[in-house]
Amino acid sequence: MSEVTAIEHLIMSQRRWSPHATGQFTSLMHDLILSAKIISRNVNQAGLVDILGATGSVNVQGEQVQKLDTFANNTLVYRMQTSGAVCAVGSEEMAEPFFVPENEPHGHYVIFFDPLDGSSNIDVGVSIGTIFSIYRRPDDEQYWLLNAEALMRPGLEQVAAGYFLYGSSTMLVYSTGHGVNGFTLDTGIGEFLLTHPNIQIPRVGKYYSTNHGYFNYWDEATQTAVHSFNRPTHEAPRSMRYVGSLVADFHRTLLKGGVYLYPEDTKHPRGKLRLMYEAAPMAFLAEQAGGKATDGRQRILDIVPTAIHMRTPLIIGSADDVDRVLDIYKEHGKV
Ligand code: P6P
Repeated sequence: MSEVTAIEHLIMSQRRWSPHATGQFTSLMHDLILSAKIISRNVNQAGLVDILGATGSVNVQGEQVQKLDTFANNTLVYRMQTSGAVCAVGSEEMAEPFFVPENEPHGHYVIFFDPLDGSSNIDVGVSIGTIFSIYRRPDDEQYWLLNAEALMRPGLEQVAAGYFLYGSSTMLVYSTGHGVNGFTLDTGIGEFLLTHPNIQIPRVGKYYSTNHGYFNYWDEATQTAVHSFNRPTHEAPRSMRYVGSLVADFHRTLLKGGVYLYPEDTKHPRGKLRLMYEAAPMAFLAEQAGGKATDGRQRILDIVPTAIHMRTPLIIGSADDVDRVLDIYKEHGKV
């Protein structure tokens, strides 16, 4: 039987990089993984039980909240709140962060997540996912100083980031700053097994990924950049792939190479994607895998958030493909 590595083994082996590890990160990851297994089970049964469709409510983003969105958020918040490893939780589904009361078991980690990214695809069987971003509260910071302002740190300070992909299989892809590893859930034994060790994104990809429906809303620089992929003068045109779930589009880009673009446009002047729980965690992974991520003017990981739900343009993927977009932006005086 070939050597299989379960994720718990890898998490424990990574503790050697943190000699002062208290076990809190191990506990956090255990409860995060348990949350994903529960969400995955419900996503896979969504067509069979009355959990499809919208709840009729609207979230802080002004978007229809799907029943699975609510279930995923509640599952994650409960597990994180009771993990004993977390002091604050931020979510796309919550207007304000949740702070674990000081008199309840808490730890020094702060986690942000998009509990069910791509939820508009839930009812049509397209891959969706959970994106997470983990920070560590400075040890010297007193608990009572913990507020939304203190949570808004640049993506460069993440201690870990990743996503669960609920698709043809359920996958976990994450990094703690020492490379990117991918795990696939073996439902027969209920374990995430290492299937994609040390993921490296190709320097140049086969695809580009964007919503062409917004072409007339883009500025000339972005239109020229996209044309450099689908109407190039010195190479064969790229194939275009766009699922409409960031997790699915990014996962393909990470494994196959290419570039995903959600630029600003006249409908989304600051972009649509959220910095803290979509762009920053994906940028952390992209750079750990040898790729790049920018808002068109600066590195995503350098952006200091000004609001928990701050939006940003995102151009992410193979280093040479992202550089091509930046070069065209510079030629158009955009940078
Ligand atoms: P559009 C899903 O709502 C999401 O936040 C990302 O997962 C996805 O990449 C993007 O929005 C799709 O947006 O405007 O193309 O439908």
